Amino acid sequence: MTASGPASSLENTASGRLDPSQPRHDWTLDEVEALFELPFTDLVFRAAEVHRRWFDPAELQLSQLLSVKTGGCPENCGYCSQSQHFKTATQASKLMDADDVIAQAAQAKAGGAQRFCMGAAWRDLKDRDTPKVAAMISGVKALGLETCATLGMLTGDQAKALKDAGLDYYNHNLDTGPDYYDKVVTTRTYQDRLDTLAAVREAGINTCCGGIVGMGETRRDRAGLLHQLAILPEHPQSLPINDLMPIPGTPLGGSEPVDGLEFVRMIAVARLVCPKSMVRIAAGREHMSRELQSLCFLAGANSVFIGARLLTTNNPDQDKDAAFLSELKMRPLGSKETVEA
Ligand code: SAM
Ligand code: DTB
Ligand code: SF4
Repeated sequence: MTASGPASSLENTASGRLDPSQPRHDWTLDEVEALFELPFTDLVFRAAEVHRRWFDPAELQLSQLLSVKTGGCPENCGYCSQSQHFKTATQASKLMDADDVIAQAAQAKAGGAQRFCMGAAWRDLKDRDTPKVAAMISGVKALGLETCATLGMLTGDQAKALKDAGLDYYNHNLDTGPDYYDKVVTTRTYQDRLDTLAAVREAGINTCCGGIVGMGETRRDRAGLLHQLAILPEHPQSLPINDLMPIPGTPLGGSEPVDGLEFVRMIAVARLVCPKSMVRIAAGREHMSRELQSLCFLAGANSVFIGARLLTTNNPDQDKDAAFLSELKMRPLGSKETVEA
């Protein structure tokens, strides 16, 4: 490539500053979009370099999900099987008992999970449900697992109560860029999401915040999501990138799948703009090849969901998945041993 080629012209812009000693919070949307436009090999190489600066690239953080309250949700998120606005195959059920949740968490731990994430199909947490949720969190924490919950919007007081119960992470996704948001959901605003994230941060809980690709958004919308995450006062400690699981009956059930290489670009740009975050290949691994997932790991992904189920959809078969991660010689975060096949 000549000195005036695309990569070197990027070098002359602020987005050339990819490897600062501290993560940046002053990204512009144009800079983030320019990263997507890099030659693929250059983008992946830069992301891999930054990944190695902050992490051991053979380590993977292993999370497992449980839907503790399924379906009947009043929100109208166009991707979701659990919204009461759409007729889907998902059966609604009541909030699980804390003991049953804790028993499932123990099984997840025995299967290798390090973090256990409890998901509820709520618009917001109701104070009447908080004691039961707090009991789940403290019981899961007592097993020696990291705890995560995703329960919809929270007030500051509720966030503090969850922190007191032992909550390590709260998942609350921005889902897409701000300009595309109202094409996906209209029952809440982008600002509502940012407000809950602020309450979570202020309570001293780690944030888990990312989004979905494959909802008909443009590359600029994808850059818009990552830009929003990059300019938060603290980058999310966990950054999940979901590949849409198309749900029959939802407005987005017939969406065109996003090209695998574009998914890798999304992972790589996430790694570059939030260098210290755990970047997760969240939903969608079930329909990704081993090769595509391996490219994602090379591009900076260092977290996955394990276990046969996500919330209402499938994840890769756990035995085959463990054999795959073992073949790559990936190690659970903080462990010296390869993932057990
Ligand atoms: N009700 C809470 C909320 O919306 O924050 C928590 C549960 S919600 C199911 C958690 C996240 O899962 C959503 O924000 C969305 O990013 C992701 N998600 C839901 N359905 C999905 C789908 N069909 N494909 C990919 N990701 C999905
Ligand atoms: C996240 O970003 N992805 C997870 C978790 N956070 C809660 C949820 C994925 C859900 C996929 C669709 C389903 O299983 O219903
Ligand atoms: Fe409800 Fe969450 Fe599904 Fe939206 S994503 S419909 S808030 S469960």
